[in-house]
Amino acid sequence: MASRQLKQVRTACNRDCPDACGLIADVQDGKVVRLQGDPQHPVTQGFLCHRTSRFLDRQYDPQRIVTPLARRGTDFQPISWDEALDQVAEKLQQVRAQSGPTSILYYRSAGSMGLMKHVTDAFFERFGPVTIKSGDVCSGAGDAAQMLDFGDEDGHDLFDLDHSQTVVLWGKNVYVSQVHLLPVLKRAQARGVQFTLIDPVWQQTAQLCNRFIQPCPGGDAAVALGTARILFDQQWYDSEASSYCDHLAEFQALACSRDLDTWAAMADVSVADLQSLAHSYTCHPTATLIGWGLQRRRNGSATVRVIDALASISGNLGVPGGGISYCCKRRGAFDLSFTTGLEQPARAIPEPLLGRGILEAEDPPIRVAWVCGGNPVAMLPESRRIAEGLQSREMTVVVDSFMTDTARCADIILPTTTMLEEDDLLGAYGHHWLVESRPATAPPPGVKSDYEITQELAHRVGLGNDFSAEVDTWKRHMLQRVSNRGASLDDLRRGPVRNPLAQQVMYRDRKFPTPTGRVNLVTDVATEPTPTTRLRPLLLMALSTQYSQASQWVAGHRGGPAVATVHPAAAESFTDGDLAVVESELGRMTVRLQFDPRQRKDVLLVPKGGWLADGCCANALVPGEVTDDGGCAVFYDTPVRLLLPTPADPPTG
Ligand SMILES: Nc1nc2c(c(=O)[nH]1)N[C@H]1C(S)=C(S)[C@@H](COP(=O)(O)OP(=O)(O)OC[C@H]3O[C@@H](n4cnc5c(=O)[nH]c(N)nc54)[C@H](O)[C@@H]3O)O[C@H]1N2
Ligand SMILES: Nc1nc2c(c(=O)[nH]1)N[C@H]1C(S)=C(S)[C@@H](COP(=O)(O)OP(=O)(O)OC[C@H]3O[C@@H](n4cnc5c(=O)[nH]c(N)nc54)[C@H](O)[C@@H]3O)O[C@H]1N2
Ligand code: SF4
Ligand SMILES: [Mo]
Repeated sequence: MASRQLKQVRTACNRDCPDACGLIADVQDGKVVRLQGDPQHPVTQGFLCHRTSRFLDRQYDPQRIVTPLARRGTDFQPISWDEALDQVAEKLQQVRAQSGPTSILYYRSAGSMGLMKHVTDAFFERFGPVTIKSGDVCSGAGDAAQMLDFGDEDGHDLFDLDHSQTVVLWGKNVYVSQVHLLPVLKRAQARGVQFTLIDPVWQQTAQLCNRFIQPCPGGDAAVALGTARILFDQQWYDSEASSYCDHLAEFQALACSRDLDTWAAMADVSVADLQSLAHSYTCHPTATLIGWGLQRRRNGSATVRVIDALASISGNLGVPGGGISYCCKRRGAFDLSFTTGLEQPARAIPEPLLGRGILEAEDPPIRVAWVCGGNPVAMLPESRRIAEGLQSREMTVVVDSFMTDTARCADIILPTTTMLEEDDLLGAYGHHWLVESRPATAPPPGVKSDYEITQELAHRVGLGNDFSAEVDTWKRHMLQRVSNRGASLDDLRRGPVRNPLAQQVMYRDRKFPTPTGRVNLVTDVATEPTPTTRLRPLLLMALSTQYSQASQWVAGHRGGPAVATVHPAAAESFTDGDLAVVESELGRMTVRLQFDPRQRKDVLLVPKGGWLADGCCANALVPGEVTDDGGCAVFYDTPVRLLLPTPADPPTG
């Protein structure tokens, strides 16, 4: 009889999540039988989120694709790896010779945050350079704000919150999107730290907070400027601020350009809310944690800049327990210089406009598309256009483990590894610990990692030598800047290691890597919140849910109709539980209404990640639009209305 010995493998979660958890996989006879959080990881603390604690259902899902597939009419048929890769290599070379490499689109998203994925970027860069995406639909607008304001982007150490007196959670759904922040926040709460949440949406984090401010969507700039006005009027701002902030007078003039009542009315909050927030900023040290949702709006970057400015003048920069934390530098420890070329692509399509970009590219047109680690049809605006764009190329290759909305548009599907089969390195954007992922189990026969696919393709197109190295060699190369500082591959193999290059407290000396060495306070912004229209009075917000990682759903939770949460007064012709149609200028979607009187009357909430194939895809209703800066997508500013379903509206799909 085969051995029943249980083996434990320490690995890491590679999902697009701020937490980058350490995992412990129990393996029996080559099969992972249990998955737990690594108790030795200081942030993971031995527990997992809802979605990943159920990952084994995904790992052993019978629907997983385990052989390359080629389109035959409207269906797919298995083909061998050699056939698949020969066809792809031949097509890539033919198209490059005929139309130049920019006729090839390479799109990689956040399916795995592993650093080894950059090696595939490097392959397409060397084979090309090809057309890639520009901007970032996830965090781009806020990233641009941090770079403009401070010249750099990183967070305080997560445990620096132990020194805070006050915490402002500016649009963060901790219970869903960053659960490993909760123990740190709860510890602070037990110390009597005051919490404020600012979010147009009622969500569970509100229960953790002493004050919940619920502005209109996009009302944050008005909230921040009204609050700044109080700091200026009361002389509560840092008297030293002019020594480390540029444009203080202009920022003051901006904040004082409207009175408190006007700022409060613009944001649809009370003056007492602004006063409370102003008070929070005087209970030093105040940590400001900026979430990712609020910058996915038309003025997203400017909004983050105003929040940055408020927190800067309040005197909370450069001090333990203070600071402004948006994204931690998850790649900061790693040497990725082997892909620098992607920063100057031959041609780039703004990510929020991917569908249009594919369809409209000229000189040369996009002839071949390669999509990996992403499900852009479900996850990017104008889903149908993206599907149309991918379906109408001469060849679209999708590397995934499941028949996603995007895979359905492929000519060739290459089946790839899951995170429990991966060999990689990870940093986090919510803290500074580095982890190594190790294969806990072998992939099913017929499944290859992105790197193996890259190697085989490279071999076929004459770049084999560049991509022949073992994974460990790449890992050592990527760790070379930190390997003699306690973060070598051997160190990481023993367990999580804090990035030795990361600060505990940002800008301690109040010197900023901007051109002047000072904070670049924002002076001129569009402060108007997102408008709705009389015809379409609700803003559609498809937000993270605990039941999925973007479009990767926990078993049993995918499918329609999507549940749309609204205030009862926003759906007066309906009753709770009714089917209704959500209509934007771009499309319609049948939903099941769920009434929630805690929500504002101007928003309609659906879960992010619904599939087009299930009739649940909010992004089919969202027009492609780029934020004011940083190339983020305007995901949450789409006006919609509710209509009675007609016989032409299918209940799902
Ligand atoms: N369970 C789960 N967790 C996830 C993900 C997932 O799909 N599922 N996705 C992951 C990804 S891709 C990322 S980028 C991260 C972050 O993922 P996000 O889901 O973006 O996380 P948050 O930072 O909580 O930002 C969302 C919050 O912003 C609020 N918000 C929206 N608009 C506004 C506004 O105008 N003003 C203010 N003040 N708030 C606003 C929303 O109401 C919501 O509470 O989390 C990851 N975590
Ligand atoms: N309406 C709306 N749309 C949104 C958002 C929103 O809040 N509202 N959030 C946005 C945000 S923050 C983000 S980050 C994006 C996320 O958008 P995507 O990154 O496209 O999200 P996923 O649906 O997780 O798609 C990842 C795919 O990669 C596959 N995959 C996993 N691991 C690997 C691997 O190792 N190799 C390969 N080749 N494939 C792998 C998975 O099976 C999955 O199909 O969505 C954005 N879209
Ligand atoms: S998805 Fe995030 S919270 Fe969940 S296990 Fe992975 S890293 Fe941890
Ligand atoms: Mo994201």
